[in-house]
Amino acid sequence: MINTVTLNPAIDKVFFINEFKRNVTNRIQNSKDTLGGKGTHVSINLKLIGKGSSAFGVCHGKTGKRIIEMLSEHELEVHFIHRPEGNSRTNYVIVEDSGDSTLITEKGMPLNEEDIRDLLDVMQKEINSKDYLVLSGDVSNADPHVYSRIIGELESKKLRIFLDTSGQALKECSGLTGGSGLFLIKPNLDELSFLCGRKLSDNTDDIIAALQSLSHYNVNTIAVSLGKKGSILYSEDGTYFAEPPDVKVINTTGCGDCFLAGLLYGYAEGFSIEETLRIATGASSAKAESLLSVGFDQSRLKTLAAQTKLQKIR
Ligand code: TA6
Repeated sequence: MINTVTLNPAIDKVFFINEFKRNVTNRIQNSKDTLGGKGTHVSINLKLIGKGSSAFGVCHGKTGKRIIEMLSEHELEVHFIHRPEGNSRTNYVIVEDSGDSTLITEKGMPLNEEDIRDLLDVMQKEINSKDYLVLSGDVSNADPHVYSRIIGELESKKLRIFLDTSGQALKECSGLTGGSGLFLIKPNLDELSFLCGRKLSDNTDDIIAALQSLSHYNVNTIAVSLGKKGSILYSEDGTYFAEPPDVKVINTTGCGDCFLAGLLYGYAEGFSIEETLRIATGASSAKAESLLSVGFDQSRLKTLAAQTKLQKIR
């Protein structure tokens, strides 16, 4: 079973604007509310690719109730803890005709010790050993060590952990020495630069040298997302470059969550790395073609996966 965790879930308010300009009035053409927060997105996209999952998290107030309702529409096992006080955050996605999209996020409700303890108790009960666990998204509303704490408390379950976060949390979890380490991290170029301690360019040789310098970390696979240029997957079994097909980009917000969902699908199904990367890249390309920050046209997945160009670098 695949389990996702979203500690700072949201409703995404997606605004469609011809062209966003600073210091003037921007008239919205259209707007739509959708579910936000990275773990929830992984669960929904995974379902569209073809696999169910359990979604864990903590949410608050009326917005939190709405988050649970929206999640429940997708045939997922929803194990969110709901607190009546406050409100979960609203994030704002500005989508322009050019396909550029800008994300503005709220801080979200702070999580206290009781919230984390209750969440961990549910996770201990519901998650089986050898399951997949996806820790994804912002944790600035919680103890900065919360991800490494979750990993530590569930260590005896020998989970395959996929981590998609940034900053100190990414560094700390990648450096954990107990257990079998992380199965996969998915940094973008800025996050990889932070891990390596130097500013990286998107030159493939530079990125590979940077990845080789991270061998002291306890991480099995590193999938570096390079936006529309594609991705590099680095593991003991080889290093691959995946170049996405040309698509008409409508909204790039959420492509990373879709890519991660595709990777999870491929690994959970026991596919080859090549096939896994094709599905992940096809799904994120299909997402870029769609209006909202989560979900995509399922009928595009096969075509775009087949059109993905793969190169084994080493
Ligand atoms: O990746 C897109 C997205 O999931 C948006 O829906 C938005 O709510 C945001 O990411 C949340 O990211 P964060 O890093 O703040 O948890």
